Amino acid sequence: MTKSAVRGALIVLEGCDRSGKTTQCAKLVEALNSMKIPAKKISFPDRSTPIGSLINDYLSRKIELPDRSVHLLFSANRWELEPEIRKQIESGVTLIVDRYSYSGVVFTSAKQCVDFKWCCGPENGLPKPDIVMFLKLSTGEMAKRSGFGDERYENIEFQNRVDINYDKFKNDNFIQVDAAQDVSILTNTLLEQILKTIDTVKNQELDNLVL
Ligand code: NYM
Repeated sequence: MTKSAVRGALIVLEGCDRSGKTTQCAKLVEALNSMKIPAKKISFPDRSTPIGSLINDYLSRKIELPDRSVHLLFSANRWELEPEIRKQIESGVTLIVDRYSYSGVVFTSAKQCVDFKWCCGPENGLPKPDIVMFLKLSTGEMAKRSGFGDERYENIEFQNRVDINYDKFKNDNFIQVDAAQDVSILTNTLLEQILKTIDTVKNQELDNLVL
């Protein structure tokens, strides 16, 4: 894969469980590709790697792990894809990422026994997203969505704490969108932001994340 004249954008979708991120990521990649804009989807956790498989066993309650240990596995799962992320962006591909470091920090620190600042440490130095779009959904709405409750962390009390933790990241490249709106209207809202971002960053260096 060769370096392109312009780089791709690193776009992250974040939100509580069942907020529709996975559906939106797929639709956004499809929409961008249909406009002849090279784009791919990445999901964290990436359950296809050996580390991801351990994470999957933990989330589905097959194994128990200490909180800090599983936190570092989630982070290691991002670091194992870091070279590929940089390579794709450099070659002009826009990446639509389903969850990133923010999920890592807000979920572990919602356990309340692990310090928020400690959770940020292992994420520093990863590629910095050009924009983070936070899909906001009420916990009542979330509980109605199919599959909610199947995995670890999927209970209302925990998700409320996750939602509050996300507030700590709402700076200038973190925008909030209403996840309860019609699916295709939501796709268009996100797409508009993504197109603007692709254009803005195309000649800029990809930054490193500092949390
Ligand atoms: N999760 C996800 C974490 O606790 N830390 C992380 O770093 C990431 C990326 O995994 N409840 C949690 C959030 C979700 C769960 O994610 C699985 P998904 O998007 O439902 O596959």
